[in-house]
Amino acid sequence: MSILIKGGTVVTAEQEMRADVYCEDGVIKAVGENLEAPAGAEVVDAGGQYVMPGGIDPHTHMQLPFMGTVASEDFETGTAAAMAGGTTMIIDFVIPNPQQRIMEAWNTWNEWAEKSCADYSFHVAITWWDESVHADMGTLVNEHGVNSFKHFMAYKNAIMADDEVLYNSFTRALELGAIPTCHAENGELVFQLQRKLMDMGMTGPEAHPLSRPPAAEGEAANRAIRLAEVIGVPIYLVHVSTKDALDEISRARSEGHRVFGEVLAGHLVLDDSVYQHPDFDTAAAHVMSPPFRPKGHQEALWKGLQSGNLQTTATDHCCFCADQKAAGKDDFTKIPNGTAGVEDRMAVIWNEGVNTGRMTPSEFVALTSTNTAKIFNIHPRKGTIAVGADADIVVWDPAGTKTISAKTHHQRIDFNIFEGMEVKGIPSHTISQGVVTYKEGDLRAVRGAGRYVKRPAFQPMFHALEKIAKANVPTPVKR
Ligand code: URQ
Ligand code: ZN
Ligand code: ZN
Repeated sequence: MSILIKGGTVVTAEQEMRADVYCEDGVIKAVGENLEAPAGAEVVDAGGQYVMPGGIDPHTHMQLPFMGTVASEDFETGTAAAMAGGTTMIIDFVIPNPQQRIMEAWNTWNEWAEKSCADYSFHVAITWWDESVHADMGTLVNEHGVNSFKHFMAYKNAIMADDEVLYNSFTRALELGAIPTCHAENGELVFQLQRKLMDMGMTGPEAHPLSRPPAAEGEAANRAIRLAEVIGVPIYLVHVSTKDALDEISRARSEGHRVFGEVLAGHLVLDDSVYQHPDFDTAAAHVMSPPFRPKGHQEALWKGLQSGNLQTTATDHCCFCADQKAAGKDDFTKIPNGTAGVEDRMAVIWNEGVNTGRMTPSEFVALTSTNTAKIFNIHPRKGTIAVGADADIVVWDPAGTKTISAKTHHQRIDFNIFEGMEVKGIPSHTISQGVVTYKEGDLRAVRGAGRYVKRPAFQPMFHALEKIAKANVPTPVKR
């Protein structure tokens, strides 16, 4: 199978250049001007368009069992929808129940993901601790290509990790050359605020953001960063939604700590007014955690991307339809948390980022693909256009337009948080493993074509801090 993408402008995180791209057997074989297509090669006319690395979404939850139900989008439909939007790889999450053997959860999620249409990988959540968790983390790193472990500091009485679990897991990650990641909200504070609001009779979705104030995220972000700082391990904060957390990240980075931050397309463009909608279904459809924030936080997050203090964009694609959200009709704490976005992330960020001048096309590539590949150690196989890289490519039409809507999206959910948004700049072709899987509205995703992508552990250099910490152990005072 070979394909020649002709006449486009190749955009990587490092450069923009007029070049053709030739791919064979799922790998990029040549990048250059005036390439000739060998007999039998499929030719894609990219004239007037950008040829970019396919998007990588580092944060999805396909078919997640959560809050008494299961996310409506599965690995097949979710990766198909991703490719309709120019994303060619997802990093999802294995989330063991507390006391559940990690390797058992690992096997379950891998079975679910076999039907994926695009490449995928897994962060593994550490939701409890004992010696088996310690051992299984080693197995996952050394035998299964896991190099990131997730920690939910929220969701008390469910999957919340307390400071003891965080300390043990961060320390183990350091030993293994893996990076801890965190959902940073103070779960105890949220739990108490939820109870207080319900006791006050505030049972509707408008109470959701009140139970999760920005300070709850700022405190947990600082705690996660400080724990990692003392232990000497890098840290990656998922779905940073507030200036509060961003300020903690910016401070730590300015002090030389290896802290990374991720932001969701939704948190960049939506605010907490969505929870005031008089229609329950509409307000509940926006219930996710952290919640959409008061005006002002969005611009701070854009500045975080522009300044380099936030490095990746994601969606936290976790779909629940109206009939599922209705579980919280009389109690907002029972509304399954989650929204969609895997199909819209690239177009929303291009429209609000590149078209507004906030970022260049190269910076767009870094923020939607390359930085994620680098942080999770799969670059340059993923996240670039270069000889030897996987042929995961999006041909981007900067003049193409569409209106985002649940009526036309491919996501398996009955609501779209970007409903009605008119965007300019959309994929004309998505190429996965060298095969055109999306072409001008025609989605040709193939069930099971996706591969599990191993992510190697980081080399000791990535954890040089540990050595420095050990070298500075004070000599015991002789008394
Ligand atoms: O917290 C998460 O990231 C998962 C459970 C998806 N739900 C959400 O509201 N973000
Ligand atoms: Zn989360
Ligand atoms: Zn999530």
